[in-house]
Amino acid sequence: MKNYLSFSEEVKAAKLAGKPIVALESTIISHGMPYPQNVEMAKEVEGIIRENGAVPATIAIMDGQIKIGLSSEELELFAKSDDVAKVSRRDIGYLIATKQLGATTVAATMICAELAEIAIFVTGGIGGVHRGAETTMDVSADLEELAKTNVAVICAGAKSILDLGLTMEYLETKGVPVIGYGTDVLPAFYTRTSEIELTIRADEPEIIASSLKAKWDLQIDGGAVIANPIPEAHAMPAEEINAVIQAALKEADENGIHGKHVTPFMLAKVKELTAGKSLEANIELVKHNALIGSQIAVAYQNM
Ligand code: PSU
Ligand code: MN
Repeated sequence: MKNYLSFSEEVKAAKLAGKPIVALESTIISHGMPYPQNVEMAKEVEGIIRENGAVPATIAIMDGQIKIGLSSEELELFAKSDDVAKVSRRDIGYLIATKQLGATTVAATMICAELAEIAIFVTGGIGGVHRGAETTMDVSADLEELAKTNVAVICAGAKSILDLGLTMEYLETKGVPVIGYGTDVLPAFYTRTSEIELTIRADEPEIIASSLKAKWDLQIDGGAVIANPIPEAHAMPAEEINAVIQAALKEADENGIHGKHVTPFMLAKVKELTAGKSLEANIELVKHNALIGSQIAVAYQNM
C-alpha cells in the first residue's frame, strides 16, 4: 500500500506531529473550474486551512502514484493541463499503471484519503442522482463511496442540476448521515436552502466531530455528508439559478452529453449563462467549507 502513496513533505510532517489534516480533491481544479481561477481557488483554500490550524492535502494521481499533498507547481499543472483524466473509483488502478495525470473526484479522493488515514475532506459539492436517472441510470459513484468509505465530506450540499430528492433517498437507503451545519434543510450549492428537510442538524464543529467519532468507533462504516450552506452574501437568487440550470440541462440533452462529461459540461454552461457569477459563488462556498472543515478537523483531532 505504502508504495502507491506519495506524501508531500508538509503532510508527512503533519502526520508525524499529529496535526489535523484536511483532504482536498483535484477534479474540482481540473474539470470543475477554468484556469486561472481554479489554481487561485486551490491555493486560497489551502491557505484558509493552514490559517485555521490544519494542514491541507490536495490529492491527485501522477507518475504512477497517489499524491497526498501537491506542490504549487503540481497544482499549477493540474489546473492548466488539458490532458488530465477525471478519476473515479473505477479508474484508479489504470491511471496508476499508465502513469497518467488523474484528477480525483469525490469518490476517488475518499478512497485515497482513507488509505492515507485522513478522515476529513473538504470540497464544493458532491455528485448524486441526476435528473432523469430513472431512464439514464446516471447515479454518481460518489454516493456508493459515501456508503462504504470512512471519510466525512464537507460540501455545500448538492446542485440542483441533480435530482436532490432522489439523491437524499439514495443516501438514506445507504445509511449515510447528512448533517446540516446550522441548517434544517439541505443547501442546494448556489442557494442556502432547498425544500428537502434534513433529520440531523449540528451548530458546532465539536458535535460533528464527536458524531463522526462515535459512528466510526462503533464500526458503522461509511462516510458522512456535512452540508454547509453558501454564505448569504454570495448566494444566488433561486429563480435565476434554477432557470439557468434548466437551460443548461436542455443543452446537455440536445448535445448528447452523458457519462462523466455531464457534470463538467453543466458547470461550464451554468458559468457561461450566469456571466461568471456561478463561478464566483462556487469559489466562495468552497472557501467557507475550508473554514468549517478545518474547525471540524481540529475538533476531531482533539478528541
Ligand atoms: N460538483 C461541483 N464541482 C465539481 C464536481 C461536482 O460543483 O467539480 C465534481 C466532483 O469531483 C464530483 C464529480 O465528485 O464532479 C462528480 O462527477 P459525476 O457526476 O460524473 O460522478
Ligand atoms: Mn454520472
